[in-house]
Amino acid sequence: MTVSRVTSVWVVVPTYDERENLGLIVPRIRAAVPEATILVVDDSSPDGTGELADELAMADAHVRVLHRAAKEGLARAYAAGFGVALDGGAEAIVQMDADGSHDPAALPSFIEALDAGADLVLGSRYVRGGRAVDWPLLRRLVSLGGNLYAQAILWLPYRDLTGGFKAWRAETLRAVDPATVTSTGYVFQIELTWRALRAGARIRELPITFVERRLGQSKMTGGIFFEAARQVVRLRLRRGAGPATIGR
Ligand SMILES: Nc1nc2c(ncn2[C@@H]2O[C@H](COP(=O)(O)OP(=O)(O)OP(=O)(O)O)[C@@H](O)[C@H]2O)c(=O)[nH]1
Ligand SMILES: [Mg+2]
Repeated sequence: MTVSRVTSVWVVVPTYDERENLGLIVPRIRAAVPEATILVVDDSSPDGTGELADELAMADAHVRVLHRAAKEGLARAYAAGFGVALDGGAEAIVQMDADGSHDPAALPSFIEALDAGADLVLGSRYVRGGRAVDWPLLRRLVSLGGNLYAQAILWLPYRDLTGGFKAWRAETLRAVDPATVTSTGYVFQIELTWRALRAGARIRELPITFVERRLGQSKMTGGIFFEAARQVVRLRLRRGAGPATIGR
């Protein structure tokens, strides 16, 4: 089996009202993976995150911004960002939150795992060495319950299915075709991993230390939660051909 090393890395960071966080996270990503392109995908945040992203992009050619007209949920924002990264020649695509919960220091280990043959890396709080810091008990329970639920219904052998800190080989991301996902909210993370496994991806979980956001507001809502509960069952019941298999 031959595995090509990834050289062009794009880090896609969706934002909605993350003005306080964006100026902190971008330099940390730059320091962790100096060659990478950072693509901020902003859904016209009322707090001016998009304008700040433009300023960062003006000052640094490694930073780019995709402005979207309206907030349509995380899945649409990521699908658009992934499309731009793939069209831009990305060989590896990282997805991560802007709120500081995902530590960019983990990025080199993600890229190494892709170089070593993984098609998809899942940053995981629930494998040995992984943890969640400062997380309120209720959030912990929702996360653990959501993972057990998704594992049981979809028979997915991974510990952290709900996380949003991942790295993809471009071929894998193309095969799962994010533009056609039926999820809108955070369950999209589960849907893409589910599709990746069905496409034959080699998936690795790597430990991360997840830190509760200190600034700004969570965008998690009851609607997003219930969509996740319904959508997992829908994925399980869906008939027909799976996604395209990965060309290697
Ligand atoms: N562009 C865009 N970004 C979004 C949208 N919803 C959430 N985000 C971003 O996606 C990332 C994750 O959202 P969070 O609100 O932190 O969700 P979470 O991590 O599940 O919740 P907390 O743990 O409470 O922070 C953040 O960078 C958000 O700004 C959206 O509709 N559009
Ligand atoms: Mg968060």
